[in-house]
Amino acid sequence: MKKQWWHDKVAYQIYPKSFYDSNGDGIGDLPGIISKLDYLKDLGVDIIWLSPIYKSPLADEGYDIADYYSIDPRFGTMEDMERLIQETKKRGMYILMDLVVNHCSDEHEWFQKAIQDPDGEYGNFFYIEDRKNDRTPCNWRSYFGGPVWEPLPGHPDKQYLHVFHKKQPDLNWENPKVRQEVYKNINWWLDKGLGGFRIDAIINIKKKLPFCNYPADREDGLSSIDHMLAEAKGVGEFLGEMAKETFHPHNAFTVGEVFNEKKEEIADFIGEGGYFSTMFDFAETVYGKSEKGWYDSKPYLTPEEYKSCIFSAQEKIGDIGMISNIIENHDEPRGVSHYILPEDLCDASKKLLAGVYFMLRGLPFIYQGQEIGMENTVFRSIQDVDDVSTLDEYRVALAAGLSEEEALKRVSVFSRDNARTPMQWNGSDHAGFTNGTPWLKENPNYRRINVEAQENDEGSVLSFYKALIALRKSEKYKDTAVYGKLVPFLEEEKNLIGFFREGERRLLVLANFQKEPREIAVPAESAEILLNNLDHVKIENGIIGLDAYQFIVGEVR
Ligand code: TEU
Ligand code: CA
Repeated sequence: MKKQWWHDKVAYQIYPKSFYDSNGDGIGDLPGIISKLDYLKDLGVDIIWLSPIYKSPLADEGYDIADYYSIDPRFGTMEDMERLIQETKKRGMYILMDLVVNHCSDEHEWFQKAIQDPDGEYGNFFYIEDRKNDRTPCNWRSYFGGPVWEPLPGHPDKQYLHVFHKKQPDLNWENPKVRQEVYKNINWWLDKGLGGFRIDAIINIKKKLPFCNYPADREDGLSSIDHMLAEAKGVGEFLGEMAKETFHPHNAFTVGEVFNEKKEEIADFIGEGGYFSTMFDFAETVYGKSEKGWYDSKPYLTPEEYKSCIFSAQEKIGDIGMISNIIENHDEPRGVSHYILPEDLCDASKKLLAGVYFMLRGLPFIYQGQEIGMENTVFRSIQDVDDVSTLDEYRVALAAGLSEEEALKRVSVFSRDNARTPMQWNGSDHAGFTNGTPWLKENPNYRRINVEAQENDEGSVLSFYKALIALRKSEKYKDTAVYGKLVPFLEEEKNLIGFFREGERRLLVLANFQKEPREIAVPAESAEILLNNLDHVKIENGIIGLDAYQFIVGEVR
């Protein structure tokens, strides 16, 4: 694989609204991020992905953009943004913005002009269809529930498409004027010094046309978008054009949020000269999800299920390109609350999970708070919930006959709000996130789990993340950690996640993903322990003893 500047880097996702509030209005902001750059540098972060901070009504927390050329005043000013870019450059770090171009906000001027004249130039920036007797062109279900068609304001005889929230009208990518406007904005931001973009929901930009129905998969008579996406052809034309017009000339780093990629497309997506530099592995993220909704989905993965997901993703990508690995993001529950059974949640198991995903082949992304082992929060009632997706899933659960209590319990384990509670900096009020009232209640465990309580504790989760990053970046092992072939080891051993990383050197990763101890015959003449999530390890006569949730990385010869 051709080496790229970003291959040996570590990335970190900031959800600006919840990261650090510098002016006491309860909303995280750009000056707050700037004040924490040294914390991120000390952690070992190179690339920072900011969730959207453009002008927005925040119907979908900023993923509904009303002006692609401006910063929303809640987060700061364009000067703050330019200062952030400079300050990260000074520290040898890179900033990625979130490119959200499958849709814009209904408050964007393009949509406002389309409302004024649906048959004019801007009408064709969207999918606007005639509407008679409330009939819709297709029965697709929005990701946030309900039909994807909404009457066009002021025009009851017309309707527009929104695969997400009704305040997020889909942009019509079949229209070359839309594509040129998008490319112009990308280049404008790259010329400002961005390192690149995370590319939002991008697989949705190519619809299978003409609009048609798919078999209803729920009582509501609607059909998941996935059925249409499985048949949509030609997204590559748009992505290839975008890359050629913007990313490639700037040598920009791009990470695609791609859920429904077809296996034969992977090389086009992230192979050499591909549309994107990399894309996220979502195999374990989507595992166990039911078409019926969150209420019917698996709240936790077993170690065996997690293992099969990560190994299958590694095998699928192979040497085609460099995948990006996560355990959580702003759309998902906290990883330690999803991949570790509640009764086994402890520092050792949190570090084990960190070690496993970090030592996989690929670029590791850390989501804010993950490095201190932040966990899912507590919802006392549905009134505690902000997330539009969770509110929809709650309604789906009630419609399926669950009680309010059971519905809340079933959907809250998946709620995106779990990842959006304020970053926990210390044990003072509101976790040191704000000296005002936070826009979303902090997790009640912040006095126990926070940066200040961990930063000087060598045995903390935070210190373990620093040790993982240091190992990945060390002169001696980085080539193996970044490019080494991943070879599963004792894959059939239940609750053991073991694999070699074979490059300049040979590393063995062993994770005893269970309470019960176990013994493993060391498959080599010698083993030097490089990383251990516990303060002890037994190695005698070629046998290694692993305690409950023990994780080790060893150099084997
Ligand atoms: O997510 C795309 C997406 O498919 C997921 O949002 C998923 O469908 C959703 O989270 C269900 O809960 C991206 C962003 O990451 C997400 O935050 C936005 O809501 C969405 O696009 C629309 O921009
Ligand atoms: Ca603020």
